[in-house]
Amino acid sequence: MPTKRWQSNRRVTNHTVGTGCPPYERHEKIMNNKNLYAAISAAFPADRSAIAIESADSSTGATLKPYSWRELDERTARIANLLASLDLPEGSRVAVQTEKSVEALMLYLGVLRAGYVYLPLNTAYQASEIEYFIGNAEPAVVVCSSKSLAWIQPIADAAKVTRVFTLDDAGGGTLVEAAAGHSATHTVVTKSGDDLAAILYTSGTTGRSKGAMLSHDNLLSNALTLKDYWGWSANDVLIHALPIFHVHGLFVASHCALLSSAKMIWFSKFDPNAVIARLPEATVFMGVPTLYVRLLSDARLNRDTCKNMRLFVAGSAPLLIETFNEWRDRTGHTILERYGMSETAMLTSNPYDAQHGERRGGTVGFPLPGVQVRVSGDKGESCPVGEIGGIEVKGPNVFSGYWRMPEKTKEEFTVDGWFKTGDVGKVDERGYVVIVGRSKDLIISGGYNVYPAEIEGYINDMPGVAESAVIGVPHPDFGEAGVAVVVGKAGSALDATAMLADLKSKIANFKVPKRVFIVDDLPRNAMGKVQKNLLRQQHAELFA
Ligand code: MLC
Ligand code: AMP
Repeated sequence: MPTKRWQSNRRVTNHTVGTGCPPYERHEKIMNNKNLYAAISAAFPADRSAIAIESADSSTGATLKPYSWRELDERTARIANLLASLDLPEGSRVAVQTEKSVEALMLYLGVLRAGYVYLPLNTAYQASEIEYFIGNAEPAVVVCSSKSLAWIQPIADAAKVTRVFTLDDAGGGTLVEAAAGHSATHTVVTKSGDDLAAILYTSGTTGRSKGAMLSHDNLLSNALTLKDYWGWSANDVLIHALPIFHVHGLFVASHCALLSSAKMIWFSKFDPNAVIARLPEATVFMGVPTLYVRLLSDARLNRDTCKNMRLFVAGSAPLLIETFNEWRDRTGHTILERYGMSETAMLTSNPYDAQHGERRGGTVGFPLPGVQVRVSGDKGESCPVGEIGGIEVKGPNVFSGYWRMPEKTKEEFTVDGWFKTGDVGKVDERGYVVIVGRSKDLIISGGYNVYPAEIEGYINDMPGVAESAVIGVPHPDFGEAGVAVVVGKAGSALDATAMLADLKSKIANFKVPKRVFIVDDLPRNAMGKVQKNLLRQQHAELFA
């Protein structure tokens, strides 16, 4: 099982910023309550009337509504009091599938504050997907948008969920109405560092999704490290344009800003037009590579629009070296690429401070302070510098296991307690981690993970289908895009368009392959295994 304490690591200490103990140890010495929200609220600025978050129009960038730190405090208190009034059992999960809004962020903070476990769900998930998550996590409370209530309520009822609330894009709904009747003051519930703060579902190469259990310590240690390492201060202004149901938008971006009393410009959806309109007043931007590709396609992106920026962070998927170089040429800024996972939050980062080294395109930088990274061969042997193997990690940020799946948890850790990421890479001669591929059969499309086995399962269940293979091929916008290659049963007449329409009605839209090819058979090796590498080669130029 993962270690709970900071590990000393010779290579890492070279890149540790500041002196003395790492930020979380400093924090531990002064805080008795290990609830992540206690640390967040302790970081609120003295002037509570200052603006914490400004929601902005997703297409024009115009300000919609400012929210002060006081409002953030009072409204999360009301939500926490509402949850407390429900008399939920200790450790109850609150499952949330709502559009992005400042109120949705407040809900996350309110759940932390009340000491319950937050379970965010991608807004693209459809009924069968939600049914699985709710059935598996057995939340006590479900929050969804009013427009989804008609199909989510029966799923919640079947799973014996005691309370279902609604929360809408504009911040209305039964959750906010019910919370309004509760007090605006609330004492943050005391938690130990090992208590669960969130469960993030992440798909598996086989079988159904697994819920990665993240503790208050996991999230706070990582957030404080990033805040220090990336030089955050109260003068920062973050453009927040990522979804808040995954690590990148919910934890990395929000936590850094909240723990620094920095302002966020909050977009419910990413649109390059709106982001470019607000870039001149921002200092930090975070995005998956697709966001950078789309921003580059706008001619207004230049040194002038980025004149106040100090940091562009990319991650969640590989950043092409062409994008890295073009960004530097156009804006004068070098993107800082970092690497992380749902199970671990952030693991490595290119240096922020030039004293610690240059930001090298095509690498994900050094292990973050307190994080250890090693590369292991097939037999578990340690790989020397420059040699490729499986990336394994340890640190206070690494999750404790998958929700109610002890066997899966055991499989993913080595006997000496390192988490096997499923990513394949090396550490180069200067200590930079380079990811070269994945041992897990996974497609990362626009920063979302798509597991071929899941999609193949849906296709194979369709009438007339004998078998299928779903592969990822290069895509100029999404980095990688899914393509399905399908073999029909003898005498069947498969219709690719109808198959796509069927998939769209069943699974999240980003999982639906961009193309379906009907073929006579799939290429196999001598062992009878489908040679997906040959299919990937064959379709490599499809979207070129
Ligand atoms: C949307 N579409 C996608 C897609 N997003 N297809 C493939 N991959 C994607 N990522 C498709 C939809 O299915 C739809 O198709 C069409 O595009 C328009 O949908 P949309 O919702 O309007 O798309 P858009 O708003 O343009 O979204 C694109 C995007 C979004 C890039 C902004 O995908 C996004 O926000 N990605 C970020 C994901 C993220 O935050 N990942 C972090 C994971 S954390 P159709 O056919 O129905 O019209 C993690 C750990 C770490 O990985 O290290 O950070
Ligand atoms: P998720 O399960 O959604 O958290 O996705 C985590 C996966 O995203 C990792 O295991 C990597 O495969 C991938 N990933 C995250 N950041 C990067 C990056 N900077 N470069 C390449 N892959 C990345």
